[in-house]
Amino acid sequence: QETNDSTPEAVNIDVNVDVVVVGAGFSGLYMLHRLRQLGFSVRVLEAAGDVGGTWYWNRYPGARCDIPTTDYTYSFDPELEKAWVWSEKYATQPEILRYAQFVAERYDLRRDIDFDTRVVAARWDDAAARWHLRTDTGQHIACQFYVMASGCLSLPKTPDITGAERFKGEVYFTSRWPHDGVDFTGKRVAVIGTGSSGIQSIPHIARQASQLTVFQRTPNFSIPAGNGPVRPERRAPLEADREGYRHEARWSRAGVPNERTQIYGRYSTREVHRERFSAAWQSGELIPILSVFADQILFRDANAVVARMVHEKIREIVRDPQVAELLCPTDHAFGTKRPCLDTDYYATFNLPHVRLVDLRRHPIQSITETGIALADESMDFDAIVYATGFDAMTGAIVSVDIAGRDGLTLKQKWAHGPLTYLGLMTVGFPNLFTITGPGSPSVLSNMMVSIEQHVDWIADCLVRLRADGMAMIEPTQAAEAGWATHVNDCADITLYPTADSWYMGANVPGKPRGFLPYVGGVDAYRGACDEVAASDYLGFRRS
Ligand code: FAD
Ligand code: N01
Repeated sequence: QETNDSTPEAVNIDVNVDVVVVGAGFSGLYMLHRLRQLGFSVRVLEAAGDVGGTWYWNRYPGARCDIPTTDYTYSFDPELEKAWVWSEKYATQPEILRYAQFVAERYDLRRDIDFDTRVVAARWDDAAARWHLRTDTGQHIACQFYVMASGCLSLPKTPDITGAERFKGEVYFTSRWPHDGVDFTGKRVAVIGTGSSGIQSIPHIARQASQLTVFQRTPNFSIPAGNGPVRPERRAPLEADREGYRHEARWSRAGVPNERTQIYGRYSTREVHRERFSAAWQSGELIPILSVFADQILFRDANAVVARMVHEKIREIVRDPQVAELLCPTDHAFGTKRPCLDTDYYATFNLPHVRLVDLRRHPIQSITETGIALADESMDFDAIVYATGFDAMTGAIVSVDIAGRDGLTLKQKWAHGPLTYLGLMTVGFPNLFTITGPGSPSVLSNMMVSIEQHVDWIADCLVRLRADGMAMIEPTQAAEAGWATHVNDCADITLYPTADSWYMGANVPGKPRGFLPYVGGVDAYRGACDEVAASDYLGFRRS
C-alpha cells in the first residue's frame, strides 16, 4: 500500500538486520561470509532455488567458464584453495556449481539465505537512515546497508523477435536451462544467437539434433579453448607460490597474471605478428589473445592484424567458403565484443545436417506456430533455443524498484546511463552498494578477482563506519561526476565504443548507449579504491 511504502517505519517489519545482500552467486556468498565474520547481522535474498548465481541458471550443454578455473576461483582462504582441486583447465557448469555449493556448506552460508525470494522494491527512509525492502513472497525487510550482488549477466534479455509467443514447439533459453537437461535426439532445432552461450552450446546440440539451423545476426570471434589438464604455465607458479600468484592476479590488468607486452602491432613485422598470434591462439586463453599487441584495442590497423589472422583460421577450418565468409566477423574490431572460447564451433558447420542462416541478408520476419519465417523461406522446427543474451550490468539492478532520497528511483536517475562513484555507490542512494557494478572493471576482468576486491572494500568500509560511530555513506556529486568522466575518457581512447555490444548497452532495444565497465584495468582500479579508503573515504560523505 502506498501509505505503508511512504512511511515504512510504521508497518510491520518481518526481518531487521544490519545488511541485506541480494543474490547468492559468488558475490553474495563471499559478502555474507565476510560480514558475518565481522559481526554484522546479514540476510541474503535469492530468487533462485539454491546458491551459484550464473552457474545455477546457465545449465545449457557445453557451458563452461572462459577464464581458466585455476584463476576463476576464490582466493580469500588458503585452506579453501587446498580443499578444492579443479578437474580441468575450463571446468564445466556442473563442477562450478558444485564448487559454489561446497563453499556454501564449508562456511555454513545457507542458514542466512532465503531462496526462491525475489526483491521487488527497496525504499530509503532518510529520517531513520534505513532501507526497506519488499520481496515477491510478501516479506518486508529493513536494513541499514543494502548490497546488490545481483549479477552483471543475470537478467535475460526479453525476446525481441516478432511472433516469439506463437511458437507451439519446445522453447529454451540458454540462461534458464531446464535442470533435467534436454534431449534433442532426432529433433529439428533452431538456435538464435551466436554469442558465447550459442557458440558453446551449438556443437553439443548438433551432436543430438537431426537438423540444426543456426540463426546468426553478427558473427563473433572465437578461439579454441584447448581444454584439458591445467596448463603448466598456470599450475607451476601456483604450486610454487600460491599467495604470490594471487597477488600478481590482483595487481594485473585483467585479474589473471599475464605478460604485459610493449610490442606494437602497427610497428612490428609480419613474422612477429604471426609468432605472437600463434602463441596466443595455442594458449586457448582470452587474455593472451586480447593482448597480442599493446595497441590492438587502441588502433584499427593493429587490431586488423589480429582479426585477419582469426579469419584465416576460420577459413582453414570451415570447408564451404561461403559459410566461412559468413562466420568471419568484419563489423566490429577484435575484442570490442567479448570474444568466445569454443570446442569445435567452426567445425560444426562442416556437418551435413547443420545450416547457417545469415540474418543480415535474411532477417526473421516472424516466429510462427511451427517455426521461423524469413522473407523468402519458412522453416519448421521441433525446438527453438534462444541464446540471445542479457540486459547486462544494469538490468538486474534497475529491475528492482529502488527509490532513494526524495523518492527518486534508480531507474529514473540512470535513464541516460548509469552514474556511479567507483562502480560502488551512486549519489542519492545512501548505504546502497553494487558489486562489480557499472563503472568498475567487472565484466572486463576475471570476475572472481573483482568480486573479492569489491566485497573486501565494502566490508572494510562498513567496519570503518562502525568504528567511527557513523551510520551513513554516500558519494559526493563531484566525485561521481569526476569518475564518470574518467570512465568515459578511458573508454574513448579505445575501440570499445565503436561496437554494438552489450558492453555498450546496444543489445537491448531502448537502453541508453554508453560503455558500461571501467577499462582502466584491475590494477589501476584497485589502486584508486585503496587510495580513496586510505584518504578517509575521499569523495564520500559520511555521517
Ligand atoms: P550472479 O552469479 O549473476 O548471481 C546473482 C544472483 O542474484 C543470481 O542468482 C540472481 O538470481 C540473483 N538476483 C538478481 N536479482 C535478484 C533480485 N531482485 N532478487 C533476488 N535475487 C536476485 N566471468 C568470469 O570472470 N569468467 C568466466 O569464465 C565467466 N563465465 C561465464 C559464463 C556464463 C554462461 C555467464 C552467463 C557468465 C560468466 N561470467 C564469467 C560472468 C559471471 O556472471 C561472473 O563470473 C560471476 O559468476 C558473477 O557472480 P555474481 O554473484 O556477481 O552474480
Ligand atoms: O549473449 P550475447 P551470451 N535476433 O549477448 C543474438 C558471458 N558468457 O549469453 O550480436 C537475432 O553475447 C546476438 O546478435 P547481435 C560472456 O561474458 C560467457 O552469448 O546482437 N539475434 C548475439 O549473437 C558473454 O559475452 C560464457 O547481432 C539476436 C547473441 O544473440 C556474455 O555472458 C558463456 C537477437 C547474444 O549474444 C553474454 O553471452 C556464456 C535477435 N532479436 C556467456 N537478440 C563463457 O564462455 C540477440 N541476438 C564463459
